Amino acid sequence: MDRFKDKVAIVTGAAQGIGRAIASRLAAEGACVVAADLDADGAAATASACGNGSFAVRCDVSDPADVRLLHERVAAGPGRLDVLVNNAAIVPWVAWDDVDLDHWRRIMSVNLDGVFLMARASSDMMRGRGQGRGGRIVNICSNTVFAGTPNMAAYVASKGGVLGFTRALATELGPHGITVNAVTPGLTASEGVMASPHKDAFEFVEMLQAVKGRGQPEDIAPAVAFLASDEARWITGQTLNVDAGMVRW
Ligand code: NAD
Ligand code: 4PL
Repeated sequence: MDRFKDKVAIVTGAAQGIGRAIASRLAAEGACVVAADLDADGAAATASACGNGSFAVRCDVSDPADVRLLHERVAAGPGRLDVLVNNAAIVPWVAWDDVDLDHWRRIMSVNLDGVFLMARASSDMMRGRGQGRGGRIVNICSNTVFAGTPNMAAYVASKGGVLGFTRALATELGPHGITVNAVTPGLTASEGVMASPHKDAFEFVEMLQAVKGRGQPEDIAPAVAFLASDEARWITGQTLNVDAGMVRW
């Protein structure tokens, strides 16, 4: 398939895990990927594997100045923006007794403020000078918003915010031909998860899944690519759960 030929896609958190798999999938279908991440080396490795003129930008999505610079790079380089995938997030494992306001604010600033800052700048660019071609925004949420998964209270709250924001932003941007949808992965074997206590939850999660096995980043990317494609133009404000049927809603 060639669904992203001549298209430009920003993927945040593209240095590893689900973000890297999404970047690879969009690039395999022709996209020029802007791999944005705090991890500059990881983002550079993703971009060079992508080809199609893809490039990396070191960016903290919670920092308004970084987000502005990222969009200036896109404007000065490819000069157009078709797709934004808001994937960057902190995936914590923190017992409830250790959740304090500092932790709460840190999670919110990356997982929710970051999605806002990116959506603000990218939607402005999608509507800007010489654009008006519409666009696609896909927000990576989590099935923890349905399951209320333990040891992640601030994270679950931040992702609940992403789900609600997805619905509101779909309303705001629909008149401009920009769709906004969310994907809610279940537990997935990313580098981040495999380096944390979440890795010990696979057996329990698999018991709840309709389809058995261990979720991989490559299992999430096709749903994102579909929602980012031209043919998904009639789908907006929706949440697509991609978790082997762990939760049904
Ligand atoms: P990961 O920890 O393996 O990778 C996250 C990437 O985001 C890293 O490259 C990191 O450097 C980057 N990042 C973190 N903070 C950033 C910031 N402030 N600015 C820019 N980049 C930043 O994570 P993952 O497991 O691949 O998760 C990716 C997305 O999928 C996240 O939104 C996460 O909430 C969601 N998700 C993951 C799972 C899972 O089980 N892995 C399940 C559901 C949802
Ligand atoms: C089911 O989003 O969806 C653990 C860690 N378990 O980050 C997640 C499940 C985790 C999840 C998630």
